[in-house]
Amino acid sequence: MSVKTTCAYCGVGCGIVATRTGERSVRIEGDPEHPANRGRLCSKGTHLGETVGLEGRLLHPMIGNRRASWDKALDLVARRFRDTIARHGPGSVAFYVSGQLLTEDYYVANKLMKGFIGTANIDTNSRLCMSSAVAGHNRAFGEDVVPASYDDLDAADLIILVGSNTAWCHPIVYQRIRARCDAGAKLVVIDPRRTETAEEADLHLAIRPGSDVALMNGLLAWCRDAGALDRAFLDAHVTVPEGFWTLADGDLWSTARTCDVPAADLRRFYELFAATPRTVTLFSQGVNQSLAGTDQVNAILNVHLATGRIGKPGAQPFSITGQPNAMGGREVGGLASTLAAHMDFAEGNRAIVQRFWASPTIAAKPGLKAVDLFRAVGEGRIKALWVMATNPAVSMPDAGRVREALAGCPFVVVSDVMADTDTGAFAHVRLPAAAWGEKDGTVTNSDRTISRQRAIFPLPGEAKADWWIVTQVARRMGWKTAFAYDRPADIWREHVRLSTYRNDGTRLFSLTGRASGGNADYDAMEPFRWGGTPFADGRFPTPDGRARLVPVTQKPLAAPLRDWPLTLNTGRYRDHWHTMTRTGLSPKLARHREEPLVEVHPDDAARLGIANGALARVATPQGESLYRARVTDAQRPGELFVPIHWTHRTSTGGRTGLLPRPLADPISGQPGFKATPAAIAAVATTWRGFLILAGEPAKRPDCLWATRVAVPSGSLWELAGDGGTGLLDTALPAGERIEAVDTARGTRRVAVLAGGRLAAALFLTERGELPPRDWLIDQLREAEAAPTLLAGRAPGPAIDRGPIVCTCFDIGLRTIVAAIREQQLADVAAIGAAIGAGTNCGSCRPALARLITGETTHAA
Ligand SMILES: Nc1nc2c(c(=O)[nH]1)N[C@H]1C(S)=C(S)[C@@H](COP(=O)(O)OP(=O)(O)OC[C@H]3O[C@@H](n4cnc5c(=O)[nH]c(N)nc54)[C@H](O)[C@@H]3O)O[C@H]1N2
Ligand SMILES: Nc1nc2c(c(=O)[nH]1)N[C@H]1C(S)=C(S)[C@@H](COP(=O)(O)OP(=O)(O)OC[C@H]3O[C@@H](n4cnc5c(=O)[nH]c(N)nc54)[C@H](O)[C@@H]3O)O[C@H]1N2
Ligand code: SF4
Ligand SMILES: [Mo]
Repeated sequence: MSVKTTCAYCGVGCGIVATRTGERSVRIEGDPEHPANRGRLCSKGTHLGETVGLEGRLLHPMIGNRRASWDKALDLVARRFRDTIARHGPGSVAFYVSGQLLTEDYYVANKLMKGFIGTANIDTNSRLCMSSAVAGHNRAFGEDVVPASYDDLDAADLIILVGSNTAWCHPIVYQRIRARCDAGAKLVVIDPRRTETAEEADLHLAIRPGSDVALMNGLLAWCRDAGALDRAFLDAHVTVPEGFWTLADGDLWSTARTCDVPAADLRRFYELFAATPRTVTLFSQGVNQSLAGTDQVNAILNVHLATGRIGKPGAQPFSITGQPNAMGGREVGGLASTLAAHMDFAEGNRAIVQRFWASPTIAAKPGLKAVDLFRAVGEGRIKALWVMATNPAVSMPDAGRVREALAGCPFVVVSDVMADTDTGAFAHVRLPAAAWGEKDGTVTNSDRTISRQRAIFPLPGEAKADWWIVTQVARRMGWKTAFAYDRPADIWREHVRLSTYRNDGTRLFSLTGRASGGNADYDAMEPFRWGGTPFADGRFPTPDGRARLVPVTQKPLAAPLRDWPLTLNTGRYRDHWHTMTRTGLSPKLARHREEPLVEVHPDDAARLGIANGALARVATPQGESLYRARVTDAQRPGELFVPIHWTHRTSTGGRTGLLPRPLADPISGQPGFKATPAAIAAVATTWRGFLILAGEPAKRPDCLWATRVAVPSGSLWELAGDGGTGLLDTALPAGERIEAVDTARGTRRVAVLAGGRLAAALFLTERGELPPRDWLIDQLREAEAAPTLLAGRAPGPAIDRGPIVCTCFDIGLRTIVAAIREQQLADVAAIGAAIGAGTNCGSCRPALARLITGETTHAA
């Protein structure tokens, strides 16, 4: 039987039709009827089926390292929170939650903290993600409302992507954008890096990091001078503060200098915008994750308001969300700076919410925002902390300090689906949560569409839904009736009623008409978008009904520091999700990028002696981490880019969270992850190698560089070091060993067999070559290992497909390049027809396009 549900990953919120095919297996297809994706899925969604096994799951409550009953664990959590509050006051406890909770989970966590414990010390990883957009919307519109919908993309003539690597991070939105561009719309990408998204744009402005305000203010000035402002809209619907227009006084050339882009390109962008009423500007972390993130958001909103490009088909500012339920979290009010249901802490709102909840108390003021919250944990002011569905030991800035804070906190509870996470290692109590495929509830995507996530599997082991866990603790803390829910639908109906309670239209967030249904209606709920087309009538949810232009000025861009001369940028890879607790289970997704890379411009690499493919150490005042260097002119000189995905569990390097400063935008509290002063140095190694294992090693291989990805039936570790390799043998399983040593090349190859099957292969070399990994990986699944194991390849000629580009069909770079060359393939469609690459999810189509350009240039 098929179940309609929603993808576990990004804020695009694609609908999925899932058909269970076995106890823990499922066939995944795009839901042709879901408005977000109309049947399409990207590489991550397509391979969700690879992540639903029970490997690595936390299946029982744990107190310390001991299995405990639910009763014991819940009693302990309730008692420790109650005691801490009794002794030190409500401000001494905190929750740190996540945009990966469902709305119902989020609602009860928020209600418990703000309405019953009575403090607003509940913050969420959305602080690291969307809070600048929230603050910008509040300043401009009076409420955190995203006016756009995906349909606007189909109506736009110009699409601008600011600080968004859409092709990798919101692939299905990107496919929609491409389709529109194929029909004639223009695409402009504003990103310091030449991403795959930027490569396909009509215009790419590789601006200096943090110069977005200058760029947008320059655009505003251009529009004013070109007569492209919408004076009628401004007069009727927008408050313009005195002196506002003096912001926009810079000329084109000085803006081009500030942003460090050619003036001709800048002019092209400005002319295009001024001439194109139907323009959608999408923005994400390149804008939000900045110490001036809120100003950057308002700089974009200002341009759209001043030119009347808002609330109209194809004309919108569009903040796209990262996590599957970042928006649902904002709707319930799960940030420390909001109260509930799009209400803040104003007296009247507090009274409304308290009466609605019939609660004994209500938080009086905003609580601690994530960075301050973990600082308070570190300083001993927070004495009991409950982390749900997020991995702050990895993802917070200055994560080294966050780890110390967690280690020193008297009581840490972690609710997670996985047994072994970096954050879980610090927990006194670990609670097993239901994972995607087992959970039941709702999520809201980037364009306000609310969809159901539905269970495909029964709850495994003793896992429980997050809403259940929270309500059980609340009841044990003494609030039985207020948390007497039996099912997500009960919570949903309450959430709906709060959205309409005492809401005479002043709050746009309203789910009116959705509360009356029974449980069967909830089960059958179809995706719907709340709020219709906000602002279409020019009315905004401010007291006077007018939007506000917010004067923002470009902050001076700091000159490079002597010891930290480079700017470190951080972000995402196409096929990995955050701290990889789930994508790390998928062999197919693992192969797109197997190691954490630091991308460096060729000039910097030459100056600092960093070779392509060698190891390099990236350091900041907060900490240091290792990466493999990729020398590429897609980076601007002076800037580095590293991924956020690798953790202590999965690598000795690539631990990016250790590097950013614990500094945040003063308005939103969002950390500036995209620009940290840094230095880089080459790291010498004397040997390199790899380890392929059935399953996982007993412990992480002990050497300078060890980084893991999943492969079918096991794991692959890439290794490098500069001393002895003896310690590596401790990572090998028991079994029959065969070994070959070539002293001339300093090569050692060991295979371990168990019952005739390959259990492990360790290949190390000082000066020699290493064979491609694919054949050995395949050997893990053979009942009888091949006799040529130590050669690392099948008898006969070697095949090396190269790095996997098309994850759906497992097609490597070399295969694609060979096909382009031999069959003279001229476009992405031709590659698809010839070898199938790019014909399923389409996530690799930008990469294929680049290979074609590369090959054509090569040939010419
Ligand atoms: N594959 C994949 N997809 C994901 C996720 C994932 O982990 N993996 N995570 C999801 C989540 S939670 C989020 S929040 C989104 C994030 O989605 P994105 O925001 O698209 O992703 P990032 O890679 O964090 O950053 C986007 C771009 O901002 C650019 N940038 C850096 N500094 C500046 C600047 O000063 N100005 C401008 N204009 N640009 C700058 C970076 O170079 C980078 O290319 O992705 C979601 N989708
Ligand atoms: N340097 C740098 N740091 C960043 C960013 C950056 O661009 N640069 N981006 C930031 C952004 S935008 C984000 S969103 C964060 C993401 O960072 P995190 O939220 O820390 O990353 P995840 O790996 O998604 O963590 C989710 C955790 O919840 C668990 N989990 C999954 N589903 C459930 C569930 O249903 N219930 C429970 N209880 N647990 C579940 C997973 O196993 C995992 O351990 O990282 C932020 N950190
Ligand atoms: S774009 Fe990909 S990751 Fe995002 S919701 Fe759709 S299928 Fe899932
Ligand atoms: Mo995010």
